[in-house]
Amino acid sequence: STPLDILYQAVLSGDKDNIVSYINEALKTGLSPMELLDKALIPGIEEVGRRYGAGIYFLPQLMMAGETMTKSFERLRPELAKGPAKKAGTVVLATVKGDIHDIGKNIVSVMLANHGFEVIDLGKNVANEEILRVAAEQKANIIGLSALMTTTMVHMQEIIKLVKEQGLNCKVMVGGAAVTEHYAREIGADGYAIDAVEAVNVAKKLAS
Ligand code: B1M
Repeated sequence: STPLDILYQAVLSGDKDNIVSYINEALKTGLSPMELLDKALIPGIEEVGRRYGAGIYFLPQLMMAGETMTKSFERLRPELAKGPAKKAGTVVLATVKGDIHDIGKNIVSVMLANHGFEVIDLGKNVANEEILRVAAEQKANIIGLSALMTTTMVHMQEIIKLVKEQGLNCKVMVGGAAVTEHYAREIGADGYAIDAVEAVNVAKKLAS
């Protein structure tokens, strides 16, 4: 099997002990870090989600796969981070309150930083007030919000409302598996992106 197949399978089986050496092998063949993410690791974790949703996988498998993804990303992060050329703007980024899914948010974070944005990454499970406070303090151009669950994405709407109420001069961009373009429009977000590459394009538009 190909290096990409091996990585895909390793995510499915939650092989967190071997994933880093598989990644090292894959990188040696000349595959780029982004290719590993887009063609093996992300499809793998999406399949895990599908199996979990279908009752084929249970919580322990979901957790093992999540840890395997996090380890992969930690290994790839320095390869992805190349150092910004110029300041494209400041983004305050967070996974919303009640939501601890941060794999996708971390990918978005490194991609934005890679394209010249100063990213203030507040992490996961971040309270609305904290996001607003930091955005105001840092005079952020953009608040970037990630949500993976239908139960947590509601905080995005609350934050957009608070931005307006407080008169913050700041655009709000949203994403994460639970969020659709339609939902983003409905809650009055300034931007939506389906993946990390698109997130960079949208952020550039919003900051200009
Ligand atoms: Co959970 N989980 N999980 N989980 N998990 C989902 C989200 C779920 C869809 C699985 C399912 O049922 N099929 C489901 C939510 C159902 C729903 O609400 N619709 C779910 C559930 C139910 C849960 C728990 C409640 C399970 C439980 O405990 N019973 C629990 C919740 C904990 C909590 O948050 N309070 C839970 C826990 C976990 C783990 C901790 C085990 C682990 C997360 C580990 C971690 O993140 N450190 C985990 C995982 C891994 C998943 C799935 C399988 C994969 C998520 C992921 O990392 N995807 C997920 C299934 C799925 O999403 N289909 C699932 C890969 C990642 C690269 O994609 O994050 O979408 P994503 O990011 C993309 C884009 O969306 C976009 O760019 C990224 C790169 O392309 N993007 C943005 C993301 N943020 C953006 C922001 C932007 C722009 C673009 O602008 C600012």
